[in-house]
Amino acid sequence: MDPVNTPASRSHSATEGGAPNARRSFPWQDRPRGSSDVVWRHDRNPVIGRRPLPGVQGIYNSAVVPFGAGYVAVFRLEKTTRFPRLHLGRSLDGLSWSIDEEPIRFANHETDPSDYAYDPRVVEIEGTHYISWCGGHNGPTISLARTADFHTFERLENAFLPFNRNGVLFPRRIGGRYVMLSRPSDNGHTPFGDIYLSHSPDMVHWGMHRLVMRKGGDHVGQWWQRTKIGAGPIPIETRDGWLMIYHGVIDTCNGFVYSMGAALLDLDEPWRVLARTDRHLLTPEADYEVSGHVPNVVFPCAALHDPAADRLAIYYGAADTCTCVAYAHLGELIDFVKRHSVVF
Ligand code: BMA
Repeated sequence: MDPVNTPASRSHSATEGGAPNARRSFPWQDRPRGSSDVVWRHDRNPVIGRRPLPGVQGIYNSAVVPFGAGYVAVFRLEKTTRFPRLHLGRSLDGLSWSIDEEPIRFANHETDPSDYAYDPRVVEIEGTHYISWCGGHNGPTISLARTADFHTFERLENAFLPFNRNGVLFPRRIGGRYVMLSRPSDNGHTPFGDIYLSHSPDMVHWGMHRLVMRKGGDHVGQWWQRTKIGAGPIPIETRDGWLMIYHGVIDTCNGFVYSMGAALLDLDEPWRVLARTDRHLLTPEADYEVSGHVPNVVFPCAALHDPAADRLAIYYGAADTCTCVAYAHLGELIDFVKRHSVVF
C-alpha cells in the first residue's frame, strides 16, 4: 500500500472536526483480552503515520497536553529536508490531529535557519505552558519557550550549554524552585548518558545540579538500559513519588534499541530514586517500531492522566517515523515499578 494513503495518515490531514461545543474525550482503549502487559498499545497505531502531510516525512517524539476544549500538541515534524522543527497541532480526542503547516514562531526571537528543534515536551506550571526541546545552537542543548494561549510564543534563554538532550520540567516548583531533568550528551549519537536534575529560581538561571539515575551495566535488571537513559514525559505526582517514565537504550550488534521504563522519585528531593523498573514496559516489537527511518525505537515524550478513572495515555515516537499511543492504569504501573524494582 502507498504509505501516503494509509488510513492512519489520512485522518489528520483533514481539518479536525466536531460540533462547535464539542469537548475533549480522553484517548483510551482497555487492555486487550488475554494480555497481562502493564502497558499496551493503541490498536490503530500509529495515530500519525508515515507521510502524514504533503512534503512531510514524519512526525514523532512529540508532546501533548489538555488545553481549552481539547488537546494541543507540539510536534517534532520533519519535511523531506529531514530538518526537524516544532509545529503546533490541535485535537478533540487526542488521536486525530489538525497540524499547522508552518513551524511555531516566537514573538521575541527570529529563528535562525540552522536552529533545529526536536523532541519537545510541554508542561503547564502556574497557568503558563512551557515548552522544552533539544535545540541546535552549536550542538544540541535544551531550549525553552513559554506561551499563555498557544498563539503567541516567547522564546526564553537556553537552559544549558551544549551538549544536552531530554530536558523535562517538573509540573510545579519544588522547594520554591523550578526543576528540570536533563541528560548531558555529546554532539553525535551519544553512546552514554545518565539523568541529571537542575534547579532554577526564574526559568533562566539553572544550577544546583544533581545526579538522579545512572545508565545500567552488566547486571540483570540493568541490561536493557545499559547504554544510556533519558527522561520522557513530564513526571506525574503520585502518593508514591514522582512517576518518571523514561527511555532506556541498549547497544546491540545492529545498533541502539530504545525501550520504555519507569521510576519513582522522592516528592521533595526528586534526585532520590525510590524505585526503578528492572525490565522494560514496552520495547520495539510492532512493525512500525522495528522498521522506519531509525529502526527499533520507542521514545515516550508525553502522558495524559485521567485521575478519576486511573487511566494513562502515553505518547511515543516509533522508529523516528511516526506517532503512537500506549495505555496503562497508573495504579498498576506504580505497583509494577515497586514490585520489579532495582536501584543502582
Ligand atoms: C536520540 C534522539 C531522538 C531519537 C533517538 C533515536 O538521540 O535523536 O530524537 O528518537 O536518538 O534515533
